[in-house]
Amino acid sequence: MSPVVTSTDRYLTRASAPAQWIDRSDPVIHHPLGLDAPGPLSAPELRRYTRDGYVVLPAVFSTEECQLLVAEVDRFGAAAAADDSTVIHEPDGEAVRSLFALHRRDGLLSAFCHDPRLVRRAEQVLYSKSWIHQSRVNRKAAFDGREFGWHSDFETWHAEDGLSDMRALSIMVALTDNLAANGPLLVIPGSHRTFVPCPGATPDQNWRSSLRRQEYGVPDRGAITRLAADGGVEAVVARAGSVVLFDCNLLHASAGNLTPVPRTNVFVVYASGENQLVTPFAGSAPRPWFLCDRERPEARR
Ligand code: 6CS
Ligand code: FE
Repeated sequence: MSPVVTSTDRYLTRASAPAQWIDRSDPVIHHPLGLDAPGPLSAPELRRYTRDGYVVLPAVFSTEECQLLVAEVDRFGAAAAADDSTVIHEPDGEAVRSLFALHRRDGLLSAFCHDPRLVRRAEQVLYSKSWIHQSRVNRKAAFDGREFGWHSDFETWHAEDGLSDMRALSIMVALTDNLAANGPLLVIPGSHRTFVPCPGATPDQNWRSSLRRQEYGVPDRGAITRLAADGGVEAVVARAGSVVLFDCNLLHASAGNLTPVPRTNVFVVYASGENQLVTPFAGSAPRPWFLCDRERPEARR
């Protein structure tokens, strides 16, 4: 599908001059009933999601389901050809860092990305049919799994994929325990309400390096400091089988994993079918299919 050429850019980023913060102009919960939106998420869960930009739901998947999925991830990782661009290695070694396009792989992983326990919650928030913009497993290897620096996913998806609106969310599923020691997701509660423009024009084919170490689309430390002073920094410690919904614009990061046990999390990005994918707002060419899946039924023109 060729991207639509233009759309109003309400979230200008990666401009040549430093830019002021932008207040979010999209709702967090798109359903007109807001906290009373019908669906599997309760009003307290919706309230937490609206206020903080994320919500943790324990024990959504069983230990057995998680173990089967970890085995499937390891099978794909081991079978991947050396030049398979959907498999990302750590910046300083051969440990697998991420494996993308789970929803495009046959078997368990694809079915998992379309599991109603995930899709129904996503569509309750998005108030529309959804499509999977991106799916991945971040396999933070034992001893060698490296950090992910602070960022907003939406800033990248807006700049480099042309995702117009903040009408998307990530659902993270912990396939292994996320402990204080093994590099759990770090978030700044409330940061989803502010769009922080990032400095620096996007280099061509930035994605070839950004998935190993992100250098563009990185908010300045002053912004992180100010937002953390308001909202704090929370480590999302959660047992295997937990699910974390987090808004596309929530600032998040994670430290490295020095423990002897991998920390394996799946991330599925659900975007509203009403959310247009247009020409990247601050990128060069649209990113490849495994980072931004443009083959979505709702958006086909
Ligand atoms: O560029 C992206 O789409 C990816 N980058 C990060 C750091 N998080 C979201 C996403 O996987
Ligand atoms: Fe991210």
